[in-house]
Amino acid sequence: MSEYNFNQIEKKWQRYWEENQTFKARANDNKPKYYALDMFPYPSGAGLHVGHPLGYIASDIVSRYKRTKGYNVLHPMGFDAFGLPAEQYAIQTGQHPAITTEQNIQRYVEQLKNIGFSYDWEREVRTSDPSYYKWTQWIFMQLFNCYYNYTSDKAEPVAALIKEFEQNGNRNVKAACDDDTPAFSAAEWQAKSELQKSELLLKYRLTYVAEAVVNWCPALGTVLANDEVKDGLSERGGYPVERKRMRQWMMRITAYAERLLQGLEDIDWPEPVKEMQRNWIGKSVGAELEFAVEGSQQKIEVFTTRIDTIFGVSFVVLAPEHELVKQITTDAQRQQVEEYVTVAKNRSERERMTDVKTVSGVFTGAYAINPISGDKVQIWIADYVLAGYGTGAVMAVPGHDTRDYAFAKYFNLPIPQVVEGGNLAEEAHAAKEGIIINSGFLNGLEVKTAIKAGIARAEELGVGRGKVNYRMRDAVFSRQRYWGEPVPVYFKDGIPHLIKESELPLELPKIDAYLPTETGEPPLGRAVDWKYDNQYEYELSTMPGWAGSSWYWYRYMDPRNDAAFADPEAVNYWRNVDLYIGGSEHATGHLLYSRFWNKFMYDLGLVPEQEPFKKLINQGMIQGRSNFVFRVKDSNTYVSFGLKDKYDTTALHVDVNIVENDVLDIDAFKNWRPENADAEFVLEDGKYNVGMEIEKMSKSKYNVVNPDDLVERMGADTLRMYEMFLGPLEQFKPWNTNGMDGVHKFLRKYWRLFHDNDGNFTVSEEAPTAAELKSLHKTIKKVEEDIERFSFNTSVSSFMICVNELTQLKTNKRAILEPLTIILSPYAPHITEEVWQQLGHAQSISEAIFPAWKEEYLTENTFEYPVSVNGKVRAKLTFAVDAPREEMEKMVLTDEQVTRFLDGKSPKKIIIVPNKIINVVV
Ligand code: ANZ
Repeated sequence: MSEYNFNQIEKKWQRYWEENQTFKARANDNKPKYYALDMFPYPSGAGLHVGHPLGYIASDIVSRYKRTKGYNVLHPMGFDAFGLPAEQYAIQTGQHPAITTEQNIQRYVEQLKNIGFSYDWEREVRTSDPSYYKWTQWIFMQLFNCYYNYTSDKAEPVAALIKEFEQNGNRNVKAACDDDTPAFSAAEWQAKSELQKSELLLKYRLTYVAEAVVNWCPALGTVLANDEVKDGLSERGGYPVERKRMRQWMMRITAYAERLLQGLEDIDWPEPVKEMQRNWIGKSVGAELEFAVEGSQQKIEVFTTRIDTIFGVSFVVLAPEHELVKQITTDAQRQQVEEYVTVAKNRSERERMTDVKTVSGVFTGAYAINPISGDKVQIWIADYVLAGYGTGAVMAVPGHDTRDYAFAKYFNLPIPQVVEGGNLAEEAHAAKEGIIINSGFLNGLEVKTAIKAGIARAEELGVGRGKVNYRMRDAVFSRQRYWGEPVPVYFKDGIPHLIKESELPLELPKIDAYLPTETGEPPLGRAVDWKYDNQYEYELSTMPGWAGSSWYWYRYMDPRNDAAFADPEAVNYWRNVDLYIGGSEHATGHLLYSRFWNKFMYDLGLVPEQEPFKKLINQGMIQGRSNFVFRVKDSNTYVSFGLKDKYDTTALHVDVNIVENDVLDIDAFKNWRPENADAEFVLEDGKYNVGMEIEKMSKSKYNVVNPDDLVERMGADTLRMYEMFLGPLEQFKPWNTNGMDGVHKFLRKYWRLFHDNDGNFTVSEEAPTAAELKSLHKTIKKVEEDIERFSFNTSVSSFMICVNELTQLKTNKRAILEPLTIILSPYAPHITEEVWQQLGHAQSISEAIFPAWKEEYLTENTFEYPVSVNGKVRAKLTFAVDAPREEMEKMVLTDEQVTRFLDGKSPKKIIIVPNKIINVVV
């Protein structure tokens, strides 16, 4: 073989790896483990475009590199296979979503295999496979059977909680539970009915059913999680989302709020992702304070982070949904209040939080008493106060708080002075920290001290206490859909019961259509004869998309185990993920839920590490590079880019696959669509230049580039290196197929190093020169340092420089080319396997050891002098750069080549130009 026949080489090695199970991972105590994981994809019908493999290529390079560094690498791939698109397609076509999913997965696998990833394919998992979701259901059951004990600060069995209730009631229990959990004694507990006990226990369980205000999407017929709603629309499909009260399965993620926050300190993740999680968790340290309602027994509890501003309270605001609103509103204000409540209800929480411009609210007619100053203030309702946060009520301090200030201005409410030296609210905002309070016992204190003093006083008076609040809410876990995991629960007399563990998996039943029933039940309501023990209703909603992805990295450790989610030995060996690569869009969804489930599994002793993903990298998105043609209005004439302004034209997207270097292939364009067949063109220099713009890669913009086509044209190794060459992994960058040529030429050049002019593979066994060693060793050093800091684009440049240097040096020495081949192999695995074999190795190059670079070769300490005799170069001699002159002269005069041309005469002069040339004058 003489030509670089990449198609043939790549197919050959892909087959070899598969047949020889080259990348099969086995636990091995003699080697350190390394777990490199890609966020597994949802197999969509459109297949992969060139943007998808970017992260996969990076993690594959690291995996292959780590193998050559002596690590035992686990590098798996699988599919997040439940989800809406397959179900939407099923609704349209009647085809079972399992069939579509299977087809899409096959296509994905084929595309991935084409790129030569070193996955251990035998470990592939699919979340929609019953043998997989059996364990998703199993984890759900463990959550149902546990509550969160704040005393031990971990999840513990509900069975132990019941024992405690029987003996002492819930007096001594410090646990995560619903806000409305009543206090009860042992006797009261024992007097309760089974149903009442069950309802009480649901207030503690880590997964529970409860009435909740949820994001209901009528068009999709399902509830969505907060992170699946963007600006009031569903993330998938962009349909309107409403607020609705429904009975739902919930996950008590709030129990883990503090640990989820603290755990961020221990992981090497991008700071923006950590920050998003911190904001999502939204810890705030403050106080709860009771305001009495004048002329009533009722008390309004507010949550405040600034109890130090208590003397500046000028009114109290309740959320429109607050339960006291009805009771305290005076008759005179009732109609206005009711109207306002109706309007506010239809605005989403997000909208209310982010809308800072519109000021709206209504006076209830009632008054509250400031528990510390004794002042009487008005009670208002306004939708800037959220029902679901804190206590759903605030003490308004317009002297300090922007929203309170805007509200007070608008409704002409008092703006009391609380800051020494003036009552200008703007100044007060600007001051923020270190404000001196000019009020009562707080006078002269700094903010932090004043807060402490305020809480102490409130506690003394019995009107308040310190309180930590988290903005995060429990996660809704029900979806009124078909294509998800069934919840392993049935209902008996209104009480939810788990099915037996031995009955797992609870498989999805067959149904006749993938739509809600006539009575509005979820699709599972259509299943015929689907009852537990032939009589009890199963839960009809299914689990959300994030259930299966919240623990999948463990299944890869032991994917076919039928007796456990994974064998403990395997779990204790692989532990957690060393490198996780995926998109940043999962910051507050998947990446938070996974940490939650992981911590729960850790509490149960099922897994050895608190955090699932040690290091996270978010790969940037590859954007599309769209091309445009310009059609003259009301005609079928297209003008070239440079002439478009002379005509009245419309820019139209044109398929990027019929454009090269921004020049349109006119024949291909005529064939692209029937209406183009008789198109006419106004050209520039005989060419049609197209317009260009960077946009999201999408079918509708005709800018999708398919990796398969590129692999076919230039090979997977070129594609892999080019994707890395585009720029830093984390960066967003546009795709431009044109640049691929350069990388392809580089690989051809590398290939040529091993071949003589007749195309025969040949390497020399000669010892390398200093220049060759230097070129190699600086590349080894650079590439190693680059991979260790996940900088791949810079490595590609180094390879190019090295191959150029070696080409110039006409190197074909094994001692140089063999190590070069090893360090190139993570990037271009196929071509290097081929060369490796030709170099005479029987094992895959993935068994080779990454060469060590040597400092001594990096500095230039010798120089190869051309030696001329009377102006004609007759020999080449290498000297240390600091060699003494006499020694050099002696060597020159004894060199055989030189003496031949001296004709026995002794030279008149020897001129030595350091590091340049030696000239012998006879
Ligand atoms: C008085 C005060 C004075 C406040 C001041 C702030 C500044 P974070 O930090 O986000 O927790 N608040 C409390 N519950 C609320 C609710 N349900 N909806 C809207 N706002 C609410 O914010 C806590 C602060 O937000 C609380 O402290 C309260 O206003 C307001 F100079 O009380 B503060």
